[in-house]
Amino acid sequence: MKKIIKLVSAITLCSLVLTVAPAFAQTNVTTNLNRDTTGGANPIVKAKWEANGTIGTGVNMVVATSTQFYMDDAVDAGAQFLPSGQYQVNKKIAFCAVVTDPDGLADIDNVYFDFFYPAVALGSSHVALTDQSGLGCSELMQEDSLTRLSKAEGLHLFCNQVRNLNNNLPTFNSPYDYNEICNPDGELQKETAAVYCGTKDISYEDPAEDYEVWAVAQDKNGLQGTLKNEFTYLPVTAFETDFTSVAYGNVRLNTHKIISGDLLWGGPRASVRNVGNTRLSMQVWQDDMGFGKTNGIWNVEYDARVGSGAAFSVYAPETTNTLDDSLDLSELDEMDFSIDVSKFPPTHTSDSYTGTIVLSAVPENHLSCVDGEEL
Ligand SMILES: [Ca+2]
Ligand SMILES: [Ca+2]
Ligand SMILES: [Ca+2]
Repeated sequence: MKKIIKLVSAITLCSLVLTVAPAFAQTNVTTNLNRDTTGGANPIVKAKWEANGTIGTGVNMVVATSTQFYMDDAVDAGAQFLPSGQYQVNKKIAFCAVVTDPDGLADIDNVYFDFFYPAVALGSSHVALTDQSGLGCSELMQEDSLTRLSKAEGLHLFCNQVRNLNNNLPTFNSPYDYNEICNPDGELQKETAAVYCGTKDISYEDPAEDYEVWAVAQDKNGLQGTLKNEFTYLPVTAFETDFTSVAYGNVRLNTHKIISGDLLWGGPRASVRNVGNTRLSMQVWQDDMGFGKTNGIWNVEYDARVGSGAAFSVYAPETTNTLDDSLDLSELDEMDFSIDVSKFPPTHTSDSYTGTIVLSAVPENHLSCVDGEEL
């Protein structure tokens, strides 16, 4: 109450001074306030988005110096990201929100994002299982904190870069839009709202799908404002092998010879691992190594399998064959190859034969979730 009295006195004093200077118009403005006993109003997340991030620098540094935080990997609305397709090379993403609070920005205590797995099971090879962070199936993946950008950084990022270069990237809370947020008398200019950003890794082995993300702004009374959207992790089917040749060694006529792989990454025995973000089935194609045909029938046949539990898939030269026992996300398995020669052609001038195997892969559906558990 004392403050109000002082303020009124000051205005009255001012009026008296102005009264003796009639060249200036003057008006009295009354002020008032009510003590807030309700705990205040909820923060508001006006807009949010995900974008390509960069590695290893602070949020403010990255925004000030890079072309990231507003780009993604496809023109569709919202964010779409490509995985690396390489072993243990993760995808770095940025995530940002425009946040305000009717009680003033100083009331914002904390802005964080909750990332949720898509509604698919990760499979037993996924590294997330070893640190107990979830099985996929729509569970919370991780909660990440955001850092407030400076006024200049926030305006430049949202009102210049996002708005002009990737306009359909953000999700807006109703009834807000670019104009409301970016106008010369808008909240970013007045600093009654601010842009907050953070970065995180999406694993190379996390499943291709839509990920739900909640932006949550929390004030000092624990009141929250939220805004949800989804980003898409685009599918890439990729594998790598630890072998570049299959040596059948000494082979006898009509004797099925098997060359077994193993579950250890590194030679000399054959292993394969999934480094994409889809499940996959291996495919194999092989030439005839110079054995040729007799009466239209190949003089050689092969078979191959992935994993020691699967049946061998017998195949003729020059056909593409899809092998059983699909590889789950990040799964490593052995590859066994075999050969059966029914005739060594007399026209072949030496006892040594060489040829080529072509390995490829086709995507398979993710494992399903039933009541939140993987099958
Ligand atoms: Ca508040
Ligand atoms: Ca996009
Ligand atoms: Ca191996």
